[in-house]
Amino acid sequence: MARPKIALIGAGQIGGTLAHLAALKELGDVVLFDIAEGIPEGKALDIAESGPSEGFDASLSGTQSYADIAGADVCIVTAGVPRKPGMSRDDLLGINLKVMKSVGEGIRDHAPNAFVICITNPLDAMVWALREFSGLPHEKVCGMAGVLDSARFRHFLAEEFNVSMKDVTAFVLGGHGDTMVPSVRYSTVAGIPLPDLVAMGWTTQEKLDAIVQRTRDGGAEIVGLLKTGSAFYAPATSAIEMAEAYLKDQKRVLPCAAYCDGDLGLKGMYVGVPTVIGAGGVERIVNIKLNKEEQEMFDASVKAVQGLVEACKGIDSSLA
Ligand code: A3D
Repeated sequence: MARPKIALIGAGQIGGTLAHLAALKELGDVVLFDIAEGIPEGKALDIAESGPSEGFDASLSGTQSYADIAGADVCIVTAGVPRKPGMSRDDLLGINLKVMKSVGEGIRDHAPNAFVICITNPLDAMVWALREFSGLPHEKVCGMAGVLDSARFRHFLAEEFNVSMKDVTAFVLGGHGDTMVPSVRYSTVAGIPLPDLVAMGWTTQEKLDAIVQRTRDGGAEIVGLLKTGSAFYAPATSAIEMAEAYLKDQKRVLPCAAYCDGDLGLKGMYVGVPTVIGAGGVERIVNIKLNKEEQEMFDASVKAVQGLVEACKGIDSSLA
C-alpha cells in the first residue's frame, strides 16, 4: 500500500515543524506548500537530509503549485500571518480570511477527499470560512486548538501537582481565544477531578484559578517571550496527534473546533468541543452536560466566535 500523503499548506514555523514531526513518525510522504518561493523546498530538503540519521522512510517536497497536493489524505493549514506582541488573534481576521479563500479553493480543486485540519487564527472563524470556501463535508474539516489548550492546561497541572503529565487529563471548551473555557470539573489526575484534589489539599482554589487563567493566556505568554511570532512546537505536535488519529483510525477523544449542528445546543457553527476522531474524520461530538457556570462561560465564548463569523461575512460577500 502506498504511503499516505500529507499536504502542509503554509511552510512557516508551524508548517516546518509539522513536516519534521510527520517524517519522524513516518505518518506519510509530505508536501510543503507556500507562496514564499524557496522556503517549502528548502525546509523539505533540510528535513529529508535528516532522514539517514533518523532512519525514517518518507519523501518530502516543497512547492508553490496546488497541483502538487493532488490526492492528499490529510491537509494541515497554517497559511497566513501569526500575531505579534500586543495583537489579539482577532486582529488577524481580515488578512487571514483572504488566505483561507485561496487555500480552500486549492483544497477543493486538488484534495477534496482529504481530512483538513486548520490552525490559522482566529481559529474558529477561519475553520468555518475554510470549510465554506472548500465545500468539503463538515466532518472532514476541523480546527486544532483544543488539543493545544488542553496540553497547556495539563502541563501546568502536572507541574503544580508534581505528577507525570501522562496521568493528567484535561480539556478546554469553546473558542480558541480569551473566552476559552478550561473545564475544571472534567479535568483529572488519574481519574480524580480537580475540585476533589482541592478538597484533598493538593492545591488551593486560588492556585487552580491562576492555572486556568494562565491556560487562557498561554498563547500570549509565548508571543510575549518570542516577540517575533507565536508558538509553534506544541501547536504542531497537537495537529500531528489529530492527523495520526485520522490516519490510523484511532478513535481518539480529542477536543477540537468541530461543526456543531444540534450539538451542545448549537446550530451550524464551529467551536471547540470534545470529539472522536477516526477514519471518518470527526466521527462524533461528545455532548457533555455543562453546569450553570460552565454554560455561561461557554455561551460567552460561542458569542465571541459568532461575532467573528459575522465579521467574515461582512468582509467577503460570498460567505453571507
Ligand atoms: P508563519 O511562520 O508566519 O508561517 C505562515 C506561512 O504562511 C508563511 O510561510 C507564509 O509565507 C505562508 N502564507 C501566507 N499566505 C499564504 C497563502 N496565501 N498561501 C500559502 N501560504 C501562505 O506563522 P506560524 O507558522 O507561526 O503560524 C501560522 C498560523 O497559525 C498563524 O495564523 C497563527 O496565528 C496560527 N496559530 C494558531 C494556533 C492555534 O492554536 C490555533 C497556535 C499557534 C499559531
